Order: sequence, then structure tokens, then C-alpha cells
Amino acid sequence: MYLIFSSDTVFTYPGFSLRVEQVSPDQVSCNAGQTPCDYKDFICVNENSEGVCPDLECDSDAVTFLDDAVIVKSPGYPQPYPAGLYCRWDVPSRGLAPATLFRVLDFSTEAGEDVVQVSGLTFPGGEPADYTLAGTTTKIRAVVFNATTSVTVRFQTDFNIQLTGFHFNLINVNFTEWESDWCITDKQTGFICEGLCLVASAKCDGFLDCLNGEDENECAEVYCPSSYHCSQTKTCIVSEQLCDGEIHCEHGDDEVECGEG
Ligand SMILES: [Ca+2]
Ligand SMILES: [Ca+2]
Ligand SMILES: [Ca+2]
Repeated sequence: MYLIFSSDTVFTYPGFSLRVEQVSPDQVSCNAGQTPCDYKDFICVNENSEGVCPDLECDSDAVTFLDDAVIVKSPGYPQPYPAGLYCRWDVPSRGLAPATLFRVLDFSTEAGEDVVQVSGLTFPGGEPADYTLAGTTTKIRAVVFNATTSVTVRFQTDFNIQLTGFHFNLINVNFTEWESDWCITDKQTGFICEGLCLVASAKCDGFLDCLNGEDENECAEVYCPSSYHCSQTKTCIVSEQLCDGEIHCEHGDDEVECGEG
């Protein structure tokens, strides 16, 4: 088993405490007030928490192996993906070349709610790295991974608003750390940080896109096109995060003046 915990750089909370123990299957039961998911893994959720149990539709034809590439598409692509998904696909490395180039050919999900996470080892360093894609126009165009291990794609969707999803392409490439021609989109060189290729406009747009935050360093001013500019900061949030009951801006102004109901 494994656990993955990722956090952003804005708010800090006490976190969590988990207990893991090994027992025989007949000793496994849910606690009072909980109910098991109808699922091969034994997962307990609080009663009345509809939609929390993982969906199994993910095993469909999402991953296609071609001679020279692997294609990963959201379930049903290009038709809207299902609601309530909790998918995970492991794309094995072919090990033919030192790097795996992960390209985003098409992407459209509900911002902030339907999220893709792509995980692997960095190239060339080999440190574990997670990249999160969400929104109708993701800024991520490509990622270079270390080809020594597989790349994992996770996809989680809620129960409102389903869009067309995604179309990814993974190929093994011979690569040096210094090359940049893999990050050209629309004849424009994108913004490269730590093996990640972003659209050039990701620089100083008020969203942290690079894992090390270098796209938002040294910005005199940020602009928040079609998003909300948190007051007295250089941070933007997507419009779905305005008046949604959760504080996203440093000064909490995204939850002020929201009106009743
Ligand atoms: Ca959704
Ligand atoms: Ca940015
Ligand atoms: Ca909010």
C-alpha cells in the first residue's frame, strides 16, 4: 500500500493521524455509522455520504498501447466522462530511452473539481513528482519523466458538470537535460520549469504552476484574466472558488460579500 499527501503553499492545517494494522479478512468491519463501499477493496465511508465510494468504470479502454506510444484517454472520450470517478492507471515504462515524454493533446475538465494527477519520477533527478491538471484549458502542455519507472495517471470527478476530459500521449525519448524543443506549442516556446512545459502565459498569472513556484517569482504585478484577484496579494483563484464556502484567498476576501443563499 502507499499513501500520497500533497499540499499547496497557502494555508496550513493540523493534518491527519492514521492507524494501520494487519488483520484477517473476517475481522474487517466498518465502524458504527459507516457503511462499506461495493468494491473489491474494503473501504468504509460515513453513512449518507453518497458519491464518496470509488467508481470502477475506469478499467475501460482508457489506455491504448501503440508501437511507439501509449495513449491515455478519459473514459468515454470525447464524450463527457462519467460523474463520481476515482480512477488510477499505471502506464509502464518501456525503458527504451532515458525519458518518458508525456504530452497533453486535449484537455477539458471542470476547474477545481474534476482533477487529473500525473505522477512519476523527475528527469533526470529521479525524485517523485506529482503534477495536477484541471480546468477547461490546462496550462500544462508536456512533462518529462524519468523512464526508470511507470507513470501513474489518477482522475477524480465529482457529481456536477462533466466535460470532454483528456487525451494524453506518452512516448519514450532520448533526451538531454538541456533540450527545449519539446516545449514548443503553437510555434511558441513555452515556459519550462523542472521538467514541466507550461504555456508561456503561465508566467506571472497569479497561479502557482511550477512545483518550485518559479513561474510566480519576481513578478511586479499579476493579472487574473477570467479569474478572481485576491486582494492585497499576487494570487488569483478560479471563479468556481468564489463564494463556495471555503476560504482560498490569504485574506479570505473570496468569501466576503457573497450574499445569502
Ligand atoms: Ca465535475
Ligand atoms: Ca503561474
Ligand atoms: Ca472560496
